[in-house]
Amino acid sequence: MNEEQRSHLLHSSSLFSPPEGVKLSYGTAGFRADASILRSTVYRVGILAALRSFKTQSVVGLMITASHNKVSDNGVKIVDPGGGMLSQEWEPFADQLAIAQTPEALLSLITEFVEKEKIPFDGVLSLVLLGRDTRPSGASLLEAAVEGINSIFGAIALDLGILTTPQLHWMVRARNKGMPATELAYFEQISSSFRCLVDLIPNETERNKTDNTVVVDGADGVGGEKLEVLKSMLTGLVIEVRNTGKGGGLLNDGVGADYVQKEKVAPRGFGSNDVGIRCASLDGDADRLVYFTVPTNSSSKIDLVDGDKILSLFAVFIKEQLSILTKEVKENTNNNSQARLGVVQTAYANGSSTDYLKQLGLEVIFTPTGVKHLHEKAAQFDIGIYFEANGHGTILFSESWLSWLEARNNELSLVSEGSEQQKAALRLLSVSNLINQAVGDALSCLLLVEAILQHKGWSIQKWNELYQDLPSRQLKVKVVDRTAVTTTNAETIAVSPPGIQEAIDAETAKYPKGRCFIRPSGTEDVIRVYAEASTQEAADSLADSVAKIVDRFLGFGSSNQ
Ligand code: NG1
Ligand code: ZN
Repeated sequence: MNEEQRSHLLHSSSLFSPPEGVKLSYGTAGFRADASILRSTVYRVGILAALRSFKTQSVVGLMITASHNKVSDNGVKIVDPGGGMLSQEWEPFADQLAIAQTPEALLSLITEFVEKEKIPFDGVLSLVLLGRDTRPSGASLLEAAVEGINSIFGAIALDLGILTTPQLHWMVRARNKGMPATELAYFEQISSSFRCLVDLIPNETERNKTDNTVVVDGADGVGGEKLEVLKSMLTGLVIEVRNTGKGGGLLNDGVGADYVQKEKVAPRGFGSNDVGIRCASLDGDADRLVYFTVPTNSSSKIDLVDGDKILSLFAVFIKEQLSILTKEVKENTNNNSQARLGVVQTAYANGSSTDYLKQLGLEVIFTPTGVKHLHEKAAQFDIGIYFEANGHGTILFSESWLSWLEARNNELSLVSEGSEQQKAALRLLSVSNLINQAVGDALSCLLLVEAILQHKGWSIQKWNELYQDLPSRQLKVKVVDRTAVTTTNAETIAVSPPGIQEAIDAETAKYPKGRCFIRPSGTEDVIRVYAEASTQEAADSLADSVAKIVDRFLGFGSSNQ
C-alpha cells in the first residue's frame, strides 16, 4: 500500500473510534450487537469487504442485519463471491480489525494482512454490493460501511437498498456468474420456476383437496414487504401477508420465525379465527421459514411445522423424483446416474426427524450450529439438503450433477417428450432454479413447500404427520463469560468447564428418551440449553435442571429464559 493510501486510511479511520471496553467477535452470523455501538465495526467490515473483493478479484456483498434479534440490535456480515458466508480463514482477521484501538493499530494490522495475503490492488476490480434490512439504524450503519469501502482506493460500493439477506447472497452469486443480478431477475427466476413445478403437477392429484391459500407472518420486517411484490407475480397460489411492518408493528416483537419456533405460540395478528389454516412465519431478514397451524383446542400453543419437517418434505419429494428418473436410466442405459443425496442437520434437529430421514434411507450428517458449517457439508453431495430446526436451510445441487441432468433432460425430450421420466427431470431442474443455491431463503423455500404440497395434494396436517416430534425445550442462560463453555462432537458434548458434561449426563439419564446439550450462542451473550424427552413436562424439567447446572458452574446466580 502506498503512502497516499496509508494516510487516507489513517484519516478516514480516525472518524470511527471503537467503543471502549467492548470486544465483538465475528460469530455464527457476522458481528451483532446493540446498534448504537456498531458504527466503527461496520466501517471496518467495509474495509474488510473491499480487501476480500480485491483478493478474490470478484464481487462480494455486505449485509446489514440482525436477523431475528430485537429491533435495537443490528449486525454486519460479508457475502463471499460464491454467495456463501465469508471464508472462515478470514474471520480471525475480522475479529482483530474490530478491536484495534487506534487508527495506527488498525493501519498496521491492515498493512500486515495485505502483505501476508498478497492482496493485489493494481488493475483489479473491487466491487462490494450492499444491502440492509428495515431496521431504523440500517441507513446510518450503511453509510459507515460505504466509508470503510471508500477508504481503500479503487474499491467501489454499490448500495442496493433494502433487501432480504438471501436476495443479497443470490445477487452476489449471480453477478459473479455473469447472470442477471437485479431484484427483478430474482423475483422472475423464483416465480417462473414455481410456475413450472405447478404446471408439472400430475393430473391425478386431487388439486382441489389442497387449499391454495397460505397466510404468512412477515415479522414486521423486510420479508413481508418483498413477499407483497412476489405474490403479485404468482398464479396458482394465494398469499395473505400479515405483519408487513406497515401497520406500525415492531420488528420481531411477538412475531417472526424465531419467536414462533422457540416459544411455540402464534405470532401477533394470528388467533382463533385462523384455526386449521396453513400459516407460515418468516424471520426479520427472511432467511428462515417455519409453518404452523392454530389448533382447535383453547391452548395458546400452536402445532409447529419446523425446519426439520420442511427438510423432510423436500427430501421425500426429491427422492421420489430421483427414483422416477433413475429407474428409467438403469433400465435403458449403462449410464450410472445414481445421484448422491444427503441431508445435513445440527444437534437442534428433533430426534424424530433424524430417525425419519434415516428410515428413508438417506445419509444424515451433523455439523455445529451456523449455516456456514451446514452449507459446506451439503455441498459435498450431488444433492445436499440442509436445514436448521429454526427454519434456515436450502438444497444444493452440484454443478456436475446439474450438467448431467440438463443433458439427460435434452435426451429425454428427443426420445420421450412428456414422459414421466422427463417430467421428473424437469421438476428437479425447476427445484434447482427455485431454491436459492447461495443460502437458505424463506421466500424461495415457501414457494417450494407450496408447490410440493400442491403436487402431492397434501394439507399441512398431512405433511405434519410425516413423523411426530419429540417434545423439546430451549432456554437461554446469562453467564459471566460464555466463552468458558467449549464443545465437541457437533456441539453435543461440553468439554469445558470441567465436570459440567458429567453433571448434564447424570441429569439426562433420569429421563426416558432424554437428550440435552449446551453451547455458547454465537449471536447473543448467552449459553443455550436444548432438551428433548418423551413428554413436554419432562423436556421442560430437564431443560430447567440443566439451566441450573449452567448457572451453578458459570452464572451470576440466576437463570432466565
Ligand atoms: P446462535 O445464537 O449461535 O445459537 C442463532 C441460531 C443459529 C443461526 C444463527 C444465525 C438457534 C439455536 N441458533 O445462532 O441456528 O440461525 O442464529 O442467525 O436457533
Ligand atoms: Zn435471519
